[in-house]
Amino acid sequence: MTDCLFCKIIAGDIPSNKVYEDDLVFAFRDINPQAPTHILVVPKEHIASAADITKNNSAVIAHIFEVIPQIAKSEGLKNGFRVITNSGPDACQSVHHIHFHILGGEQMSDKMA
Ligand code: DGP
Repeated sequence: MTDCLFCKIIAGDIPSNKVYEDDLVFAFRDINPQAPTHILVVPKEHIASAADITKNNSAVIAHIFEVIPQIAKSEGLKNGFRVITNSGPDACQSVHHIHFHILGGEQMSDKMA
């Protein structure tokens, strides 16, 4: 999508601090980190949100969940990490290209909302 921020980051039209890339997935550091380690993992294919996952595009989501532990390991998140995806206005999704936040590097709250 031409007007999608994360599509522009994936294409290299907007700079990012990349931590991982393969044929299907791109991962980069969040511009506004909420934890010592805060990485966004996105499919290269434009999927707007978790509400838009279907049997036709879910393979890349499964792949993302294979990549996430690799990234967590390479980031040294030995003591754990949190994975979050915000979907829609109630969840405060601000970029409408599905992304999975990896948060770690500190003890987090036991509350998720
Ligand atoms: P969400 O609220 O779940 O839609 O999260 C969007 C995240 O995207 C938010 O944590 C900040 C991050 N973000 C927004 N714009 C940019 C950008 O231009 N570069 C990077 N690296 N991250 C961005």
